[in-house]
Amino acid sequence: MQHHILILNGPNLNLLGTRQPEVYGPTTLQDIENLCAAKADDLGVTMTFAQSNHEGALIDMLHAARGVQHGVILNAGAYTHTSVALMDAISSIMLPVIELHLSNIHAREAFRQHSYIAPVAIGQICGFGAAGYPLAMEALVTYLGTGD
Ligand code: CA2
Repeated sequence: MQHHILILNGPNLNLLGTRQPEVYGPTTLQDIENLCAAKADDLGVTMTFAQSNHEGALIDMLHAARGVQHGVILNAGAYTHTSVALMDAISSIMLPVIELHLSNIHAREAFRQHSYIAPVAIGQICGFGAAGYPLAMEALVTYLGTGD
């Protein structure tokens, strides 16, 4: 069975590579999408890659993933640390979600060290920059198994 994966990116991640490269690296979100597309080919999965700056739009995309996607990789950006609504959306869709961050949120400001996503995610990858995206894809595909 071919797996379908949603890779969802939250607020300000559209600015990647254009500002604060010392924190988030020089890679743009388009570069990351290209990296993920190549990894999807390697893994034999299909991928939908999306970004929104709007909490409700992210929630709508999570709801729409139900029955269409087999799993989700979510970099919720700053909503990670604030959004009970995103947490509830993840709980409601009954899909495996991997929480992803470019930076090591545990080594940053105290407010970034709490995640509303973590308790409802199957796991978390953070601190590896753009390389975390293909790592998360591998982890999700391993979690989903062959389905045979
Ligand atoms: O490390 C991550 O991936 C984060 O999810 C990135 C979020 C941050 O609020 C989270 O705590 C950790 C911020 C993304 C902002 O990206 C920018 C890119 C360029 C310039 C400014 C911000």
